[in-house]
Amino acid sequence: MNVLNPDQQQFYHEHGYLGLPGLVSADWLERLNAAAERAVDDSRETSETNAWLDVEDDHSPDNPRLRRLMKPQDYDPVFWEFASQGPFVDLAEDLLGPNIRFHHGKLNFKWSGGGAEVKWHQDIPFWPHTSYNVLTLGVALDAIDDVMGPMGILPGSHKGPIYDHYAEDGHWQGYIRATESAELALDSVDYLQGPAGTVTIHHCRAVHGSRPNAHPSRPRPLLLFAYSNAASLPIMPYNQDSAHNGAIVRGRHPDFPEIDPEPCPLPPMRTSGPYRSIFASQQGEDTATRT
Ligand SMILES: O=C(O)CCC(=O)C(=O)O
Repeated sequence: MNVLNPDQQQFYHEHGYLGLPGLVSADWLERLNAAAERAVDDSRETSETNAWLDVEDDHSPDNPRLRRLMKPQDYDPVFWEFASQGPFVDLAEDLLGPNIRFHHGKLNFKWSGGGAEVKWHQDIPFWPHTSYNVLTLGVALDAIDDVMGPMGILPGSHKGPIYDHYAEDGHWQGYIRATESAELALDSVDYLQGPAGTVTIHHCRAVHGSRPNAHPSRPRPLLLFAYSNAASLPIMPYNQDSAHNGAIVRGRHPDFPEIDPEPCPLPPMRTSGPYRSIFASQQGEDTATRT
């Protein structure tokens, strides 16, 4: 093990997630926050969502309200340095095995004063792989408490079904239908909180989401990077056109793929216009359909 002890490793495999308070060092946090701050400054140049920044409807250059920085790994070298050489790679190796492939990244800002909720969903239907040896690691760039919309994971849900993330009319809504989420044991959800540097890890099948950020002044920047065992390969085109798609960040490219007998349901094949973000899909801004 690089970082995790056997109990933590067992907890992840049993429950589908882990929270590791304050794991990332102050030095990394300082450098990552400087880059995040630059994104906020850049957002003052735009009044609407662009290729890098997904902003809320009431965003304005004078009053930035960011939902997400897309492709942070391409936006500033420190994000890629962190994703490819930082503690996430050691954690991924502890849970996925010796060969690790980078999938994608995002920095969810969840702005203060009501910053967008993330409805209950699983990750793997957004980016299906040949198997389920896939996870997402997050680091809180600032302290996260209960009012700030911490990410909540439904324990054990990674062992359950993969839910339909389409709406009844066939468009991609990117969340589990209300009739189905009403059946989930949401009172057992674990909301991962802690000081700056707290790490979240969730399995690609784990049901998760987060409430709006009700803090009056503090955004909730959560930097997320997804990885797979290198033999678990994406089935669909990448949602992001990134220089680092599919990069091996530890070990080597394998000789054979790992193929799970249970295939993952597919998201829409996007032929007109790129995928923007989960926020856009969940808030009805995504018109992609099954057909
Ligand atoms: O930012 C969050 O609270 C959850 C993020 C998430 O689930 C996602 O971006 O897919």
